[in-house]
Amino acid sequence: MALKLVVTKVKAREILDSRGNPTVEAEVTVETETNGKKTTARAAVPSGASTGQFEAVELRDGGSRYQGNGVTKAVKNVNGKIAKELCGRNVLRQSGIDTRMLQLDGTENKEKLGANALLAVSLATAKVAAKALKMPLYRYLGGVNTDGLPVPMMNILNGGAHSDNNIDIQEFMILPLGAPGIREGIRWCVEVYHTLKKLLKQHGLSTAVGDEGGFAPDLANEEEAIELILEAITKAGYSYGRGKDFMISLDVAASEWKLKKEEKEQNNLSGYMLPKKGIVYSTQEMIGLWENMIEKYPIYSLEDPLDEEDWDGWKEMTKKVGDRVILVGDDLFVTNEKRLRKGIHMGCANAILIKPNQIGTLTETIETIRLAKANGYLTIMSHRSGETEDTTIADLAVGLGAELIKTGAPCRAERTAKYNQLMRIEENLI
Ligand code: 2PG
Ligand code: MG
Repeated sequence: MALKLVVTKVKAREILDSRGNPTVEAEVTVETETNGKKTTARAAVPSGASTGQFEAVELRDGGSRYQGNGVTKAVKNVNGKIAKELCGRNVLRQSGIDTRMLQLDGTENKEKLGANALLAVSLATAKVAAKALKMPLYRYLGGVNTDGLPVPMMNILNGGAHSDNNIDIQEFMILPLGAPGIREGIRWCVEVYHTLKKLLKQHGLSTAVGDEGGFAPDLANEEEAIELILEAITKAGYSYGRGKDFMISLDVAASEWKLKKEEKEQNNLSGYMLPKKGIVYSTQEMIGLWENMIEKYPIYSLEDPLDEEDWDGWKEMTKKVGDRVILVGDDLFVTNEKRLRKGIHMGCANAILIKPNQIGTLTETIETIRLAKANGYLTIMSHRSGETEDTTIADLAVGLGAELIKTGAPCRAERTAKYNQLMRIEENLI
């Protein structure tokens, strides 16, 4: 007889994320059919600031409570419709549970029940199954294929929508590609992070941090940010470049740079404008800008170097530089199988950022990762700029075999919680 872990209770509540905004947390309780033993696990949903236009809908209440950001409607959907539907079902059938929730929602973008409602339950379902089976979540998800850990991409300098400084590129990350394991890699990054702090102080620059824990000083330009990071790597005693200790990655988040329709019409322009500096670029000029950057600096990857709708620009850029640099689609793909399929077909990007809350269920996240891997795209598991103490993405990265993970600076507990979990997992895998 097949084992059954039957749902007896599904309960959600409104909690706070790291920016002080409400978010959804859900608990799923199961009963082991053979002995009646009860097990409960919970999961919380993160939230973005530079959200892609094509992400699944995060249901917010509107009105004046929490300035419109309350999630009581999403919570109600979990405690009502979803709970009613899932009670009695077997959590070992993750895809069955996710499919049922998708049917219940019935919309393409999950606007009826909210992707935040769906994801909280979907992740809690996997977590409670693993817990009842007395397995770590990464092992439950990855089975015998679980063997590697992702390389961390630590975001140590913040700009864009994640900070109030004058820097337009959103994230400046360091990758300890030469490190022998994740514990060592994290240590290397932390040493560079602290060295960068000292350097900023020496230059009389701010060491206040942005939403993801990276420093957020005002600087002359983006190149100064890169130069400071490279100096910090050297001063901390490490090398950089291909085949060396470190390389760097940028998340441009260029969908935030897209000119608004009115701006385009008024100024007869097409393309992009750096929101903080006000400089205007065409797609061709943007591609040229990135080509120069790749030439000049040890850049491993560029995330969203172009807008989420600039498919032709992405195609051209991938053709031009895709053999030299990893091009990551975040807002471009929004963890959505359909959009990834289009990108594969057109030859856009060669890597995908994976954010479960962009799509709404674990099953869809797994399907997108499968498609990416089958087509040679690298997969990067990612946090959101608004996070919680939930560390599920660390387990997802290992269990689903993501080559890389993006989870902020080694600062702010919602970020370090994920790094700490990765170090625990490494201990168990050795
Ligand atoms: C990104 C993310 C996470 P946000 O753009 O990659 O770093 O930011 O969650 O604000 O979309
Ligand atoms: Mg991004």
